[in-house]
Amino acid sequence: MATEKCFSKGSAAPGPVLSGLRLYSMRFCPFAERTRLVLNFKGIKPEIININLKDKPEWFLEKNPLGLVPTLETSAGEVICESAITCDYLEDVYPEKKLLPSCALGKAKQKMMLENFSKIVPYFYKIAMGKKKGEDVSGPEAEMKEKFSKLNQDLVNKKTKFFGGDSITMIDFMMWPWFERLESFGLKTFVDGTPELKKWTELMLEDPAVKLTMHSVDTHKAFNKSFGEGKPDYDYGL
Ligand SMILES: N[C@@H](CCC(=O)N[C@@H](CS)C(=O)NCC(=O)O)C(=O)O
Repeated sequence: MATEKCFSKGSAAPGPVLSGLRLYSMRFCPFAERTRLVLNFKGIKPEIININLKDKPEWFLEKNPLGLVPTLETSAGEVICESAITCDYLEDVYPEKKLLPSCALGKAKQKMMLENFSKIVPYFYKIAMGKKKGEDVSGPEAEMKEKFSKLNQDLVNKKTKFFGGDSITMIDFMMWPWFERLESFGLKTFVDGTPELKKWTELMLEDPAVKLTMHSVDTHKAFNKSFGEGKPDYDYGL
């Protein structure tokens, strides 16, 4: 693809997938970032087509009627969606650089951590959006602090740098996109009382795949502002 600019309704459908793999994405979507992190970690360079999620191309809805990114498409025309499923698929198809343990118990532990984190994700939005609207968010804030403290304790108990051991595994990439956005969401102080979790965010920032994939705080802030005004600038910075 010559352009990263997003494709909207009325745009011409891209041809068949010639490069082996295509990712339908949106540059600021934290779920699609999970897939991009795994791709970058594994050194896979698919064709990337960014989608205007406010004005989706008809051909994208034909491929994935749910209209969600991330969506992968193979050269056989098979479509895979849901961020965690796309990442597991990539792990199976490109096993050279592993992100998941090979034993069943290790895999189950990763899934349990992901299930737990999925319940934390809504709090990031509830608090950030509630604050913006001037709502009282003290309740969700207290709950989020409690959840962060449990994540911190998990690292303390395991005595490891990352959630799956002393090197990055899948769960770290599944969680990272929301921590990358902490500051742009006005939630940076939430890791002040959780030193191990804070250290984890610092270590994540040093990871080459994270560096390659992430946006700066200012870029996130600019996108969030456009999103909050109801006119998401999917092409911000291009
Ligand atoms: N559960 C999905 C959530 C993906 C998701 O919500 N993606 C958003 C962008 S961040 C999307 O595609 N929104 C379009 C829509 O809701 O119509 C996953 O894990 O992939």
